[in-house]
Amino acid sequence: MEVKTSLLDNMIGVGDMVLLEPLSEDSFIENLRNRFDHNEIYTYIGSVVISMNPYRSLPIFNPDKVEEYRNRNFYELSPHIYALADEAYRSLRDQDKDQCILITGESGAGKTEASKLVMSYVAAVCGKGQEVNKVKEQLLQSNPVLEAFGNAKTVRNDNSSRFGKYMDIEFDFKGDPLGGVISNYLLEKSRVVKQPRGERNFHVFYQLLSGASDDTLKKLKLDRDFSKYNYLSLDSAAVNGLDDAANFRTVKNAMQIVGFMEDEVQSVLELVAAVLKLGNIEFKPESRCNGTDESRIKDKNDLKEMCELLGIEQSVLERAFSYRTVEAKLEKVSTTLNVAQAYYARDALAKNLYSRLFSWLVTRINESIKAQTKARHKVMGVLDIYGFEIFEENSFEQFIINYCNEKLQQIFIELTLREEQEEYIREVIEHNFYLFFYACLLCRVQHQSGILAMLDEECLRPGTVTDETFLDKLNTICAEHQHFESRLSKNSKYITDHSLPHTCFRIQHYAGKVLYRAEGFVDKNNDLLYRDLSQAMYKANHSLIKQLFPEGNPAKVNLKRPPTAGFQFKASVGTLMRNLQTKNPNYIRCIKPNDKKASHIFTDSLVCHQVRYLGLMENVRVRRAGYAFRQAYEPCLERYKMLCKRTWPHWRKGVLSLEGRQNKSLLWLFFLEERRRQCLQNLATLIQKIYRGWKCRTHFLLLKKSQIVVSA
Ligand code: AOV
Ligand code: MG
Repeated sequence: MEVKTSLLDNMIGVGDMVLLEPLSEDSFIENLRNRFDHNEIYTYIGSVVISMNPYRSLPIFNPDKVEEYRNRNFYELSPHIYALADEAYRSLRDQDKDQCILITGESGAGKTEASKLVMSYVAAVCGKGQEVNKVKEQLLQSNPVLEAFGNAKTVRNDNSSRFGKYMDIEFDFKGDPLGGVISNYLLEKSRVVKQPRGERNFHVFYQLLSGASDDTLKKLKLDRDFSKYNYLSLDSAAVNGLDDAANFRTVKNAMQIVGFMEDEVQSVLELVAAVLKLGNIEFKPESRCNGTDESRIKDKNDLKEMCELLGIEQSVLERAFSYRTVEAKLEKVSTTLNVAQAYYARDALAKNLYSRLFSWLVTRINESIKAQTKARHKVMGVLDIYGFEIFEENSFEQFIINYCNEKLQQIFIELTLREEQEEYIREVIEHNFYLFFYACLLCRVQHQSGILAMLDEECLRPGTVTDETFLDKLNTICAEHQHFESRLSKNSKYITDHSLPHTCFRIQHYAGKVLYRAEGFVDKNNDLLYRDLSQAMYKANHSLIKQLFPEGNPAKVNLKRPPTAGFQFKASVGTLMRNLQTKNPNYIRCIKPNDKKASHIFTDSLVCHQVRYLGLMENVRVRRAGYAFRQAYEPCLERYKMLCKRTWPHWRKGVLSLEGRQNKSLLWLFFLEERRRQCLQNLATLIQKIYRGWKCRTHFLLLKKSQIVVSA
């Protein structure tokens, strides 16, 4: 029988790196470049998809392409993200395996776009009907809403995700979507009050000011002019190619589709407006007779308007910006705030307001998109997090983002490389593997979570805790380790470098060295909001804001410290990793071709760096050394038993034996699948003949039993 694979024929370069000859880093990069130059942005390493960011729209994502890839074998057509999506979807539907799509790569490499392509593909090929279409629409429209509130322009990416997102899409046994659940990971809330040079605040602020009607802005007491707001940076308000006004309409429409009520949308916009107003509240010092300075609000107009928007009594909030109450057991002590403390309180409130609003949005979306049935369902998880980042100045946020990326890289190594090796050992198959670097990677991740633990210890320690004391602690512990390790081996993981700036520490990440400035670590990890402020928010006559600050309820005073930001993040990433490990992983490794956000430019050194740290060469070598396709015995027997007289139609315990030799070539896989397809087709024709007139019921039973969609 003739089986086709386009990986070898009619192809620019080589479609699967496993088939690349000779294999070297140079030939690998050259192959990527050659394909990129010919608009072939996807290349495989076995079942892993490498995706190059084209930085322009290519005519390869449309309904015709979807049809082309639908129900086709992975290697049959030229590499495409649709092939991976199709494979994952069919494996979920037909083999009952929960899937996860893991998309990795540095900031701007194309992860978010890839996740949307996967989702839209799956939406296009799964089920039809009014109910199902509504579910699909809601799942897809959750994207623009979350992007408006959680993405921003950075120097690396004009639409950079500033939060991590994991979405489980749930399907019934037929493969029709039932709903979904979104989890979000630590929004970079510091951006609300301050943005690095050349970057913007979250999109929604600009969208609202540019796109809302005059009437809406009037109701929200806002001015269209960005420059009127302290929290919006001036030098980078307009972004090429971003139409804020049009996007505002898209987002409002999306909120409606997802199921937000009109008054909910209004409440959300009021909160966004309140954050802008809050940023304009300024303070001045007023001397007191005891020689100290107390803070006073300069001009109360913004405070007044903010309070009107949120239904807060002005005097309550004004007091919360002037005094701080510390409660300990039975005592309450009030101290006045100086100007710096007042600004700190203001910014802390803005960050909390915004990030809690964001979490509320996720919860609200989840309410709308959750599956309406409790029946057992299959799950496809799509993970799109913020990519690895190195900026000129790196702080707590980059540390958190990069920590998360290390974890994902670790999962990749574990699941693709180590698993592979162990599989061969288990199956007692000869192999000739290359040394993996997972061992050192594990150390590095432990080491980093060690830094978070150290930071937590420091934050919880009684006495004066500052970024300097945290850095001292880090130094001391690293020096101890260094001393200890130097006795064991020459290569210590800890290096003393006196040339580092005074307040910095450096980590050698898998993707590069990053210098972190310790300034702000303690504060951001503590993430404290003065209780007077949460109580003021709780008193608001505004149902949304009240919900967001439950700890402000005086009846529920809790003297226990809330968990730190780092602790919560570490715990949620841990849960995520355990969840991912229970699913069948599908990898998309995104690569950024240049640093200029430009199309048609392929910078060898930049690509090479990514190829190295993503471990792609090791990935190819392992794939080449091994068998490209594998299947556990039972499911294989189940799937192909119909092809062999000994196992079909009368079941006899036995071995599935087919003519032909065991062959590790991909063609063998196509051969089996093709035979099976023909077999099913013959079966369907036969059933049609026999049961003509029985119609739906028969068809349904057949579907359920074989889990194969046969159009009868
Ligand atoms: P990221 O998710 O990996 O970065 P994005 O998916 O946001 O990166 O991609 C960055 C930009 O590259 C997009 O806004 C598009 O302009 C362009 N782009 C990416 N993929 C494609 C594609 N397939 N076709 C056309 N243009 C594309 V970050 O969220 O910063 O880590 O945090
Ligand atoms: Mg992104």
